[in-house]
Amino acid sequence: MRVPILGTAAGIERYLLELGTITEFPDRAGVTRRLYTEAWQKAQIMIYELMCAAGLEAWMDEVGNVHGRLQGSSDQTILTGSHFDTVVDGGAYDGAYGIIAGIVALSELKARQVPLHRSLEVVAFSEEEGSRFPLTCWGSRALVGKIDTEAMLLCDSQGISLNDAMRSVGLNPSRAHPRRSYDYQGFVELHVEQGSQLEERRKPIGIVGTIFGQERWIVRVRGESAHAGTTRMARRHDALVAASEMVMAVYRLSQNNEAHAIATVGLLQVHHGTANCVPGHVTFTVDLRSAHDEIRRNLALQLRQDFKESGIRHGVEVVAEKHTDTAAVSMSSHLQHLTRDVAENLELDTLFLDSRAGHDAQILGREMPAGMIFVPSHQGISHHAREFTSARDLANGERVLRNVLERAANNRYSEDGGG
Ligand code: HGY
Ligand code: MN
Ligand code: MN
Repeated sequence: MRVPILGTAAGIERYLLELGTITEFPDRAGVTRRLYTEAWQKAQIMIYELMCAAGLEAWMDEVGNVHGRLQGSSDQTILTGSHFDTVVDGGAYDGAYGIIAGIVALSELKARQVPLHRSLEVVAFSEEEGSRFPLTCWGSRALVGKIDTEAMLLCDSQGISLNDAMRSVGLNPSRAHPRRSYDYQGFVELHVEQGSQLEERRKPIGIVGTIFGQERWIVRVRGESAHAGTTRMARRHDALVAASEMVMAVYRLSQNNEAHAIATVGLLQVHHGTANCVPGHVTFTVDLRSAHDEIRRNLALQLRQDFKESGIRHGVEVVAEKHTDTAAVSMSSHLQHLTRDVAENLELDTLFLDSRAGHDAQILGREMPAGMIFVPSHQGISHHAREFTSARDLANGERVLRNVLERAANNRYSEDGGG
């Protein structure tokens, strides 16, 4: 069965916005769908049903990824897709677009009875953002067998373990290593740019060269809680003042290196904080990115030194624990050129650019040739309720994706990006 109107520009937007109504906080602007929450599960079911309605062979795997397959004459398979979790109060396009457009593309190829040598599969990854547990790209790492069982013990901010969260949505944590059922030979991810380069240069299609590497830390600062009125300055071990210096060190490092690296403190908590106490315990996060892993490592060392010095100055203990380290990855040059050829044939201008945002293609790109196609994000806004891409740009991206997939499924396929 063909999904009615799904293949039109309005259809992509309609399903995307419908998926965007599934959120943990319906009263707030934006979309929040953290891993293994009720909203996450509702979205998972909607995606599964959409794949079935599109006539794809659909299933959910052991970590909750949803797959929709269009069988070709061979089991060799080209993958497409993206993630359906979101950041807190995020937008409706980040991740979801690559899934909906992937379903539309496969549905169109099926409806037009396009002969396929290799098979095509759209995968909706269960998690990419790292918004609930201290891990990222859980779905794509699982697909390529790159998760370790220790992750099951990780807890969210409410103290709920990944293990228990999986059980709450009917998954069995002891089976969290999906088998690779098919011979996956390549991955093409379609995504909104999340920056403003395409819009500024009026280019409808972006082709990604390198995805920045990134690491994330949780930093715990322990000082001594004390009376806000009676504790003299010289006797204070103020965890928040020390942490504030560290936040500024992160900010300065970003300012001084913006051409090739960027760092952010996105979350800071003062534990048991009250107005009339000197703060004794603070935790905060660090997100550090660069296209060059060596530069990133050097900046991380510099940051650790800055943190240590702040700790000494304020007499507080500082423990910076890294929980994610994802290397920078170059996209397959074959898929980049293929995408440019396809876009040129469709008379769509292209721009080659790097991605400062992290993506599932970063994980799969180490295992197989991977490519990324971007469409414009209005004003570059992302990870925000006002994230927006026009229906026309959404449709352009799907057309490019569909043609790239068709050619990757049928052409001689040069292996230059994997390994
Ligand atoms: O954080 C990132 O870059 C991605 O959006 N998850
Ligand atoms: Mn994101
Ligand atoms: Mn994303």
